[in-house]
Amino acid sequence: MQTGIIGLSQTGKTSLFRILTRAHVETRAGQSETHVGIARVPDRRLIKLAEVFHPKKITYATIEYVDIGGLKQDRVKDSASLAPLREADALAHVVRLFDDPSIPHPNGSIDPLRDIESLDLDLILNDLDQLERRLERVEKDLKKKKDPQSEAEFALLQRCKAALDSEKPLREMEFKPEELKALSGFQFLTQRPMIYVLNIGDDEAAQMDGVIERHHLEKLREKPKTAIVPFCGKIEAELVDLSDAEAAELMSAYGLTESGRDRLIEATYALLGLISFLTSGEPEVRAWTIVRGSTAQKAAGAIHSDIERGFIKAEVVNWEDLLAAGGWALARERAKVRLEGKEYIVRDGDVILFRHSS
Ligand SMILES: Nc1nc2c(ncn2[C@@H]2O[C@H](COP(=O)(O)OP(=O)(O)OP(=O)(O)O)[C@@H](O)[C@H]2O)c(=O)[nH]1
Ligand SMILES: [Mg+2]
Repeated sequence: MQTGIIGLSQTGKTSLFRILTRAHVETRAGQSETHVGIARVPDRRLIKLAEVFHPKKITYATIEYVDIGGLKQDRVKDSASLAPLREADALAHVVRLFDDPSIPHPNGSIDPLRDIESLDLDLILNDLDQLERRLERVEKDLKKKKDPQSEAEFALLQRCKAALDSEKPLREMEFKPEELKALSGFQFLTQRPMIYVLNIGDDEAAQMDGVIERHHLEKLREKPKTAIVPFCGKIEAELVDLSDAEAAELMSAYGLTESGRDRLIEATYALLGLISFLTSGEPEVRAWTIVRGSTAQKAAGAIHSDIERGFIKAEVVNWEDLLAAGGWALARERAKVRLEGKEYIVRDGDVILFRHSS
C-alpha cells in the first residue's frame, strides 16, 4: 500500500517524508527527485505481546510513502510530473500553515484553503483531461459498432465527467464493484482517498484541537474519504533522532501528548480501510496488513500463498485475551481460542495460527 505525498513547493513534503520513513534524505530548495520509503505502522499490541512471548524479532506492518518533489502551480497541470502518483492508493497533501518569512510561499501568502482548492482543482483538471481522451475514443468505437460493454463504459465516463465538470473529485462518488473495476485502469488521481496534512507552526502545536477553525477549514470536514491531520513538521523533525524518553520530554515541553507521526500513519491506515491481524510466537511477533472485511483464507495469503492455498482452519484469539492468558496453552484452556473456517471475517487485533496442508 502506497501513499503519494503532494503539495506546493516548500510546504514541508520532504521533511514529512523524512519524519515518516526515518530516511536520511537531503532537502534542498527546488530539488525535485522522487523519494520512496517505508514507514512502520505504530502498534502497541506488538510490544505488549512481546513482553509475554520474548520473541527474537518484532515486525511491524508498513506503509510506503512517495515524495514526488515540489509541485509548482504549472507543474501540477503537467501529467508527466504526476506519473509517480498513479500507483498510489492514497494521497497526502501537505498544506502550509506555518509562517516563516525566510521560506518564500509560491502564492505569496499563507492561505491554506486557497492552496487546497487550487491543487484539488489541478488534480480534477488532470483527470478530466485523461477522461476526455478516453471518452472520445469510446465514442468513435460506438459509432462503428454498438456493443454493450462500450455503451456501459461510455455512460460511466459521462457520469464521471459530469462530476469533474462540477469540480467534484471522483472519491466523492459512489461506484458499483464492476464500475470500480472498469475505472481501475485509468488511475484517476481524484479517486484516491485524500489526507490533508496541515503543517502548522510550533507556536500552534499546543492548541492542535482548534487548528481547523482558526484557519477556516471547516469545509473540509464533511468530505467523504478524506482525513485531516494537523501536524507540526518542525517539532516532529526534531523528534526523529531522539530516544523515546527524550522524545516524550520534548513533546511535553511543546504541550504535545501524542506524536504527529503516529497520528498521521494511523490516519493513512484507517483511510485505506486497512486493519492488522497478528501472529505471535517465540521466533516472531508480527503484524500483517489486510483490507477490512477479508476472510481468514485471504488473510492467510498475506503471509504466504501456500498457506492460503492449503488453508484448513484458523485458530483465532483476541490479542488481549492471549495477553491475559500469558500464552496459547492457557488461552486454549480458558476457551478463548476459537477454531474458524476459511469464510471467517478477520477482525483488527485477532491473533491467528493457521493450520494448513503443504
Ligand atoms: N518553520 C518551519 N519550516 C519548515 C517546516 N517544515 C519544513 N520547513 C522548512 O521549509 C523548507 C522546505 O522544506 P521541505 O521539506 O524541503 O519542503 P518541500 O515541500 O519538500 O519542498 P520542495 O520539494 O522544494 O517543494 C525547509 O527549509 C524546511 O526546513 C515547518 O513546519 N516549520
Ligand atoms: Mg521536497
